[in-house]
Amino acid sequence: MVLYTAGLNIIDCSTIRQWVTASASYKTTITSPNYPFNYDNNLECAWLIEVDSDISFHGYIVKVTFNDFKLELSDPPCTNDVLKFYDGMSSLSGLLGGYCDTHHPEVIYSTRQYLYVKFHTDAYYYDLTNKGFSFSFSAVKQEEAAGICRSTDGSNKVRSLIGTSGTFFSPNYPVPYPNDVRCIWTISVPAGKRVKLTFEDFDLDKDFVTCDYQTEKIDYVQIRDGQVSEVKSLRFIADTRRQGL
Ligand SMILES: [Ca+2]
Repeated sequence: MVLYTAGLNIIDCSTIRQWVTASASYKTTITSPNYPFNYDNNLECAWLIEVDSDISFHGYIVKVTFNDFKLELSDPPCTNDVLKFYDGMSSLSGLLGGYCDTHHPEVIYSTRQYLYVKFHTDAYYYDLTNKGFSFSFSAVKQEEAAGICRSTDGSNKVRSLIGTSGTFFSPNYPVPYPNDVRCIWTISVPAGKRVKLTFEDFDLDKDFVTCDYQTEKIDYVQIRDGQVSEVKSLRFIADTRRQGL
């Protein structure tokens, strides 16, 4: 069996959104203008990515992965040059994230068939630019994003993971997670099997005084042996040690 992928580079930059299609059978790549050479100042580029209409009503969403990423580092972060992702058809849709410097999420998923992407660079002719970005997108079944937690309002967001293996991570990983996040994952494996968790990376806020999990003032991961919050706690982790269970 031979696997292959076809790609298409879309290098035009237009303030009028360019409508591009996400396919389930191949990846498409978008790069910043001039990539891998430095992009220009004073850019406004917009792309609207839509799941292929043949499958858009079959539970497909847009998935983005990064190949390369280097934008100007500014202070405060991302106030000069920024790449933003919106969960819908325009910049009026919910903002999934805005990224700069070398920091970007592992993966970005839309929640429905549209993902709007906007690249902005600041206007000053003497300002810094950089090599820019290259990211690829495709259409995937929405079940693939079942473990994605977008909570930032302090309410519990419960995600159900079912199957024999999988991966999940904190919001925005490996970009630092936002404040006020409450993510709960319930993991179900086939009958007769047990769940094994392996942490591949672990880095939480270390500014805590005591490992008191009743307080809302610390960042922590708690692992429970069952389906509800009342069941036995197996492990409580609130520091940066790598843990295996
Ligand atoms: Ca700049």
